[in-house]
Parts: sequence; structure tokens; C-alpha cells
Amino acid sequence: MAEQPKRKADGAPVGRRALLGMLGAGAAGLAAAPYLQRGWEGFLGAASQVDSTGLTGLLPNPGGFRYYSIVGSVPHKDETNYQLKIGGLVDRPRSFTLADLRALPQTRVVHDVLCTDGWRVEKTPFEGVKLADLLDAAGVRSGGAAVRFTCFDGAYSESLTLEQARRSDVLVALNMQDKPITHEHGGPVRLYVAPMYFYKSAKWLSGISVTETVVPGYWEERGYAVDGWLDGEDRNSAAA
Ligand SMILES: Nc1nc2c(c(=O)[nH]1)N[C@H]1C(S)=C(S)[C@@H](COP(=O)(O)O)O[C@H]1N2
Ligand SMILES: [Mo]
Repeated sequence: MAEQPKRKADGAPVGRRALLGMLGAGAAGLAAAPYLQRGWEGFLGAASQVDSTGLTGLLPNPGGFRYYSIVGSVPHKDETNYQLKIGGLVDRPRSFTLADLRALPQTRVVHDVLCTDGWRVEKTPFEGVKLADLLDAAGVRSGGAAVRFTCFDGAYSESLTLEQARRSDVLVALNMQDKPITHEHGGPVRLYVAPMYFYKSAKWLSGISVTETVVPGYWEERGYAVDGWLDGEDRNSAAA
């Protein structure tokens, strides 16, 4: 696909310049930025690569994931307070708890994850409920042709056409790498759109709304392709 424009940190609460400043300030800078600390604890304490928008390229990357969030802090949610709302052009708008989602048939998809920034994590398993099943449960009304996703970080959004959303490799994911999705990776529930660049896979998923037309998501309003297909994907395959 065509190269995506470079991301700008403008508009994000913590820009590249601020991050560089904090790196320079060392521990004191980090202490003054508690919202970044969780990321850094992960980076320092775990094998997982943790990063933040704008910092990419400054840290060594042994082939793991990088951490992205367009906002500085995201509330933690778990089985006690997580809800996924499905609405818009559907016959049966409803809310799913984590227990509801876990009780539905689970599908495992193993695929390479690629970010437009250039990193890749090969053969990553994700597991969860097919988005198609949730759409069927809600009953898409005639006129519904696209799906809009919103997140409990209060800022990110994504979109798919209804046809894309119905693919069997598009999941409302509960597990990643065979473990419950961590907060950093968008848990307890994130979208996983296997055949597309990872920006399509909205973290901290809280809303699914069926719409008449595609509403461009956060990065798409900033120049990214609405269709985020990876090279070599079969775009017409419903079964994938
Ligand atoms: N809510 C939310 N979802 C998001 C993002 C984000 O900033 N906020 N970043 C996207 C991008 S560009 C990528 S590469 C992946 C990163 O996922 P990770 O942090 O689990 O590696 O999440 C995608 N989903
Ligand atoms: Mo990304």
C-alpha cells in the first residue's frame, strides 16, 4: 500500500518534544509524568517493548510490540466495569460485559502484526469473538453499510466497511499471545483486524456503531488510508 504520512505528535497531550525533554530529565522527569510511568515500568521490567507515539526509533526494538496511545492516560477497566455497547443502525442495541463476551464462541487468529512505523511481530495469536457474530446478534438494519469503533480512552476511533467487519479474521479480541490482553495493549477488549495495519485495531474498545457510510477514524482524519490492507491480503475473501 502507499506509504502513510509521518505521524505528527501535534494535538496529542504529550508530543515528541515533551517526551525527549523527559528523557533528558531522567528519573525526575518521569516522576513528574506519572501517566508515562506505567509504560516505562513495562519497558524496564518486562521483555515487552514499550514505546509511546513520537518516541519510536529512539529505543532498541528487539522485535516486540511498541506501546501506542494518543492520550496520556487511559482508565483501567476489568470485569467489574467493562462494557461494550453496540448500537446505531441495529434492531437490538445492547451492551456486553466481559463475562458476556467470554461466554460466546471464541475464534483464534494467528497473523503477523505490522505497524506503519515499520515494526512487525510475526505470527501473533489473538483470540476473541468474531465481530460478525456480535453484528448478527444486534441485527444490522437495512441501510447499515459501515461500522464505527470508539474507545474508552475517549479519543481514538476507527472504522470498517460492513463487508470488512464481517470477515472471520476480524475479532473483538480478549486474548493476545494466549493471555488476557493487558491494559497497555488495549485490554480488556480491543479490536483486531488481522488483514490490515495495526492502527485499524482499536485498543480499549467500548463502542461499536453501525453507520450508513464509513466515518474516518482518528489517524484517517490525519491522512492515513481508510482501507489499511496489508500487502498480499485477499481483500475479497469473506472467509479469510
Ligand atoms: N485506542 C487506541 N487504539 C490504538 C492506538 C491508539 O493510540 N489508541 N494506536 C494504534 C496503532 S498506530 C498501533 S500500531 C497499535 C499499537 O498497539 P500496541 O500498543 O498494543 O502495540 O494500536 C492501534 N490502536
Ligand atoms: Mo501503528
